[in-house]
Amino acid sequence: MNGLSTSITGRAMNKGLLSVEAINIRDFSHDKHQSVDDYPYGGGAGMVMQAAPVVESYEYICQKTKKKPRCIYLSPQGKTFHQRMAEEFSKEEDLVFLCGHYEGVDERALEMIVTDEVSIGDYVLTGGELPAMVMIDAISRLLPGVLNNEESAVTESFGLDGLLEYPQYSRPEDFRGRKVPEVLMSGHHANIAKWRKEQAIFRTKEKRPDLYEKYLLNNRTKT
Ligand code: 4GY
Repeated sequence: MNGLSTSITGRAMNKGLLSVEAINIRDFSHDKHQSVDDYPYGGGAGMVMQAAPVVESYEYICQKTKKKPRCIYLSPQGKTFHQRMAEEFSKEEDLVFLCGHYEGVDERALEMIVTDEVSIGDYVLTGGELPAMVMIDAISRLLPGVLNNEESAVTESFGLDGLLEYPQYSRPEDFRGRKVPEVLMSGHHANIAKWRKEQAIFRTKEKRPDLYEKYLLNNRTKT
């Protein structure tokens, strides 16, 4: 997949840590015009992706891999994608992403092959390809060897406690009169860790009160 061939995911693919293949559902069309859509029974606007090409595409993948990989359908009706889900999917050897178009996919095909329905957020796109790439990106960076030390040394947002990341600073020490917080220049590692944790909590409270509430609940029940 072209959009994933650059940067970190591209490097992972070159290293053989990750491979992404696109299957064209049109190759499984049942007619001369390679069409895979038809009018909805009961009427209404738009077209529906037919069951046969979709199911046969998945069956082709099963034959080729000699497995029945989890099949993720990208749709606004799915469970909203989050970091825990990425962690769970990263344990799978193979994943299939079913990318719908038009008004959607014939319900029978979904019943037959879809194991997980996932949304990347409450908005409607033209197809499932971009959401699939978003998921693949988030999952890939969790695979061993994909990130190097500089990239993974960060204790990222959601990496610890479900808190947002603390603020980051790099050179210069003074940028147009704005100074780097003094504690970061002190070399006092315990104080730095304490400051960062405080900042993470403060920011989460300010920017994501929903996450902050979860954090509070978690830390009440734990102790
Ligand atoms: N949002 N999260 C999304 C989407 C496009 C019509 C079904 C989303 O995951 N997918 O908007 N997908 C639609 C287009 C068929 C998928």
